[in-house]
Amino acid sequence: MKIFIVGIDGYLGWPLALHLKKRGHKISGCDNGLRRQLVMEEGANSAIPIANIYERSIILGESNMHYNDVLDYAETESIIKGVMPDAIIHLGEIASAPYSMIGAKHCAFTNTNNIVGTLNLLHIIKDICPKAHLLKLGTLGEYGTPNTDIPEGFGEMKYNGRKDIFAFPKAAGSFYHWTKVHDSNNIMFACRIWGLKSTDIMQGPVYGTRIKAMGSDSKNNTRFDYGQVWGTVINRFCAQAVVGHPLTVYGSGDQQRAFLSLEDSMQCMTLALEHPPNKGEYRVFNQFDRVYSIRELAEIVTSVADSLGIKAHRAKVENPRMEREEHYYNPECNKLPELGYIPAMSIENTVVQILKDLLVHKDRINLDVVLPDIRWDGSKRQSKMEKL
Ligand code: USQ
Repeated sequence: MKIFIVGIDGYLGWPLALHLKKRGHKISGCDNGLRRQLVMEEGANSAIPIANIYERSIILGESNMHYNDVLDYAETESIIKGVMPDAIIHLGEIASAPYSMIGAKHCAFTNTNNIVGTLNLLHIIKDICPKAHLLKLGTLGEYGTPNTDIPEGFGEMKYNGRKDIFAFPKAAGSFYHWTKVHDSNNIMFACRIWGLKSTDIMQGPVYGTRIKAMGSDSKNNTRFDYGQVWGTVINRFCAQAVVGHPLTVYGSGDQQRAFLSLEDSMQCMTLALEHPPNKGEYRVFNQFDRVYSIRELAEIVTSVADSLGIKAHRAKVENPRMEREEHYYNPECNKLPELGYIPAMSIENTVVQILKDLLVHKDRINLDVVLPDIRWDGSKRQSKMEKL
């Protein structure tokens, strides 16, 4: 298959390119380098050193990597016309809840970048390659934490004695998460009116440093973020453990989310790509391995660290977000297992791998960006931390 990855330079995009290439697909893609730039603006850098975009384009070969912004419609259209892909994977969005909550400018930028980027791709697919499968990275965070089970995208609703199938109600928890809801609505509409086909992936937070397709060549490394803005919780806990910073459990830590490893994220996206939807079909996959509470995750990281001789401690950090801390959480996940998804590795073994990979580079971790001061209530003060 000819596969075009938007956001090919990112945490998921780069390993996905390596993984799909190894499976024999023809890979090309584009990136505007925004993630590298925004992490530097935060005062951080990838904890694990990565190749630059030029070096990556050599690894990918045959000028398959384009330095380009999907907000530039004409240029993106011309690149995609040159490729005529069978599938387009859209990972090229700003993917940080805290970033979108900094203030008006960051919120508007996140909205414009994400929503307009997706709208551009939808129009380009309609005009240039209407048979291409759009695999779009949404988020489980679109649903929020409702007091019901969460189906894969759609559910039956009865009202005044009549019933119909509806997109499941969304209740996202940050302006970033809402951009993904708006994307989902736009993609669903485009499939309906133009007969496009799309898989919208509701993925939980991903953790990990490596996948098999990277092999042992450090040039294949993917980035690893750990700061308050760009790091996700398990990766942050691992980075904190190796530098002796207490693990920053926000609030009670009873919040639950559905997680998956980097290797599993690759596996799931590949299954979706290799089993495409039909013409006009908009389908939703909930993509994760297991639900954990934040407290459980802190315990797992502490005990795995302990087994490696690293003394890690937990702290209670005043929650900078407005989110339910005690709640029911049960997203369903049937479609990917039906296609053959089996989690590749236990969370404990993956955490061992992350900690070992980070230990080598612990001097690159900047402690100044760890504690949160971006607050959902708009006040700009650092959260208080209480060591446990
Ligand atoms: N949390 C902590 N301590 C930390 C960081 C986070 O307790 O140091 C808690 C948060 O309060 C939250 C949970 O961990 O309850 C998850 O936070 P996160 O920063 O790992 O993930 P989130 O902001 O939800 O976003 C991440 C990715 C995003 C993706 C999403 C999937 O950044 O791109 O869409 O995970 S999901 O969480 O299912 O919405």
